[in-house]
Amino acid sequence: MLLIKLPFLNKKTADQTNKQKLKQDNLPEHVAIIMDGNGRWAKRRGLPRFAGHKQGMDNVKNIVRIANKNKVKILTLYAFSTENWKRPKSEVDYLMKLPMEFLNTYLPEMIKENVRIQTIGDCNELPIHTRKSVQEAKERTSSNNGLILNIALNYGSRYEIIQAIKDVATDIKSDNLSIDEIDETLFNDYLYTKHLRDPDLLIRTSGEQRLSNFLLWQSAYTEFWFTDAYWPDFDESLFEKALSDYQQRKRRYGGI
Ligand code: V07
Repeated sequence: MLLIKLPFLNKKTADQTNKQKLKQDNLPEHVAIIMDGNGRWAKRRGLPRFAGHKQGMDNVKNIVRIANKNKVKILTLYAFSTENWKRPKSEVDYLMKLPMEFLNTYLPEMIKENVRIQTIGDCNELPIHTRKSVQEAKERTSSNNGLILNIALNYGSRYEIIQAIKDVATDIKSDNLSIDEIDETLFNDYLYTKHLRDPDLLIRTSGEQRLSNFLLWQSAYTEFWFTDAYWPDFDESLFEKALSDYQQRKRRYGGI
């Protein structure tokens, strides 16, 4: 029999793919995102890096709305890593203005959408204006019970683990804990993420395929999804593609 491939007959157009409604089963409850490629997005357009960061900040709002629409319960975003302090001072200064800028612009909307803002990372190292506006946003949304928008600010996974070890050691030394009690569940309680389930899905934009010191302990069984799209271009159709790809995967957690 002669088989002729007619790809246009069974391939969905981009439009059909985008508009297809996601099935409601097997959606990830906790999605974590490494929002990479803001600088490259700007460079492509002949714009300064800060313009990419600003565009990336505006995209955070879009992605929160789409996560909420798809009943994601926790959205963890890697906004600033412990390594990002090594960038030029002018860029660090600009990045540190973004939490305040984001909250000045979007906090009323976040409140209206029942979003609860939380953070992971060491906030004590942040400039006072950044810390204050984030603290205020956390307080003003603390009784919301919709999506948890969990921002990783001055976050590094190895630092988090070392701090946890120090706290465990302190508790042992002060006789509040015995070595026999240490197990994975107990260790979890010493991490920034103690109140959160592990991420089900981790997305990284902009073509890099590494964890870069993000949620090392917590992503032991997480599904990874990568795209070449720069963060400012990561839109509803790409996000929903990530969600529907996740729905197809079989998670085994080391079993069969
Ligand atoms: C930052 C924009 C997104 C791309 C990645 C780097 C730059 C939103 C926030 C933010 C922070 C606190 C908060 C709500 C939103 C943010 C930083 C950088 C440091 F409560 N975007 N964004 N913070 N970028």
